[in-house]
Amino acid sequence: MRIRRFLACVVTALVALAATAITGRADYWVIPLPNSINGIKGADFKLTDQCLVNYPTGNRDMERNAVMLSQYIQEMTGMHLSTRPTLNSRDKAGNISLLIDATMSGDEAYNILVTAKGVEISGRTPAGVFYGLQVLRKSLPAVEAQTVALPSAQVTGNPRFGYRGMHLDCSRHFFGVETVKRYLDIMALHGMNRLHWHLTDDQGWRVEIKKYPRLAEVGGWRNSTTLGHNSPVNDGIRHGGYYTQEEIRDIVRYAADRYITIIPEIDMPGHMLGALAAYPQLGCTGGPYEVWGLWGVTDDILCVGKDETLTFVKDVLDEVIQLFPGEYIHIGGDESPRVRWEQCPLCQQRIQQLGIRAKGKQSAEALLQGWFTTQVQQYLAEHGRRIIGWDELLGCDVDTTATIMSWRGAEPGAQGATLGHDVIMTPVGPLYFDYYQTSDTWSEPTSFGGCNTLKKVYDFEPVAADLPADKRHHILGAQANVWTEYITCEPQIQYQILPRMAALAEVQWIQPEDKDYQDFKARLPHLADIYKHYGWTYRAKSLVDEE
Ligand code: TNX
Repeated sequence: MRIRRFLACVVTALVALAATAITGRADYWVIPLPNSINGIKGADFKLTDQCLVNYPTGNRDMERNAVMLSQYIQEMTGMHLSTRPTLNSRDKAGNISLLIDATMSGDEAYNILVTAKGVEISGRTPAGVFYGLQVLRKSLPAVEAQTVALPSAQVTGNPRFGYRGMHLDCSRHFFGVETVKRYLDIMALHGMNRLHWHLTDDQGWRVEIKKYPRLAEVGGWRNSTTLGHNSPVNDGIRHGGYYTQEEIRDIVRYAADRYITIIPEIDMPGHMLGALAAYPQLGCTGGPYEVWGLWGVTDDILCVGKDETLTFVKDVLDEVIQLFPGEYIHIGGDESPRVRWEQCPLCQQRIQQLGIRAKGKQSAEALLQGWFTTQVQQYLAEHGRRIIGWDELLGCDVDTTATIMSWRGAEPGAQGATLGHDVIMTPVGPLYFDYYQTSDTWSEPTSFGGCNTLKKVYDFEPVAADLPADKRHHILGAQANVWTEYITCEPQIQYQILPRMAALAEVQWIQPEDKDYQDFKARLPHLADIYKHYGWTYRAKSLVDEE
């Protein structure tokens, strides 16, 4: 009898422990910081696996949002919540409800209302709701829990910039579909909405083009890669790969489900050795060319004196626009030496025929690049698309419908905006995430160089102080670039971007006057716990560095 009573006590104690011990508390001070977090008097909402995630019946986007929130909660805490289509507001009691609220302003704004009775996550659009659920997800403890207490509060956010980008170079090193999808997951966690996907370059062509199969089959592979910064030693290892059109469609869909638009970059007329190795007749000398195993800038670029080159470019873009439904196609335009064009009879003939003459600092060849870019721009415009190009385009007389990516510092961006171009800010300092994140580089993975610390990223201001008020709207947003000359595997990509992406997210989302680096640093450890929880590699030292 005594033993039975003792056992009953033990069981009761264990049950009580299980019910109370595995609890957590949400904290809405996440990254990027919401615009407002206002506590509401009242009891906490108790999140358990008995709660449902409601969404409006018949709304496919909201259904996907609901399923994703349920997945996120499960990933974070282990609790599995069911989703339920409903239009009945009484169903809100005790549950999380995702709602469309047409009265809200801001297409990507969110509004989270937590009371003891339930949680409502609203947006004017499903994208806004998605950002709200990212906030809720990040506010949860990243540990196994059976109950999470959500303090009663209203939490709102609305991003400062519409273009919140990350770039990924999959040419210098090829990364498989799963890596790209995880990159998109990481972007979603940080509230970012544009992936600039660098798909072609001298070191490899990575997109299947049905009309030109050799682009991927030949242009997608190099025989060997230099070790370090163009040392005379090669690794002797064949490297390459490409995405089939089916894989690209799958990735584009995966991104769209996370409200991320992919902007493909087909870099032209320079950075084209991958294509030239496959189709040497497209170059001025006719080759032979090899997919490059060195880094830097090569003199061999597309020959724009040949009509065949324009046909090729249009054919490739025909397939590219079928794959990528977004408005923008990035056509590169950077680092195009013109020495071949200077010596090429066909390019010179083109210059003559078009009546191009050097103008001040602009050589005839620079203006020939402008003519070529305009051809491409007009072709894409006929198909309802717009171009983005690197800031070199400002020296080529392209019209202002071209959006400029300011990479050689912030000045070209200001110059482009003043001329009337839309601009995306992605200056080498501090937004090249292939650069070192500390000046103490000896224990860092080999990188391109430079030093873009977490603090420098955090302090970046995309809109130049002296940009006239009527030009400011041209700054669409900011993006960090991840060139992969020295980045060979996924953990290294993650190491370069985390936690710098957290700092960038705050640049993209919140107003400059609301930024506070010390406060950001205090909020960072929880985000880092989430990185750890997902098994992502990040630079832990940046959480404590004083730089
Ligand atoms: C410059 S950014 C490049 C890339 C390199 C990068 C290395 C730009 C338009 N061109 O081709 O990979 O520097 O940081």
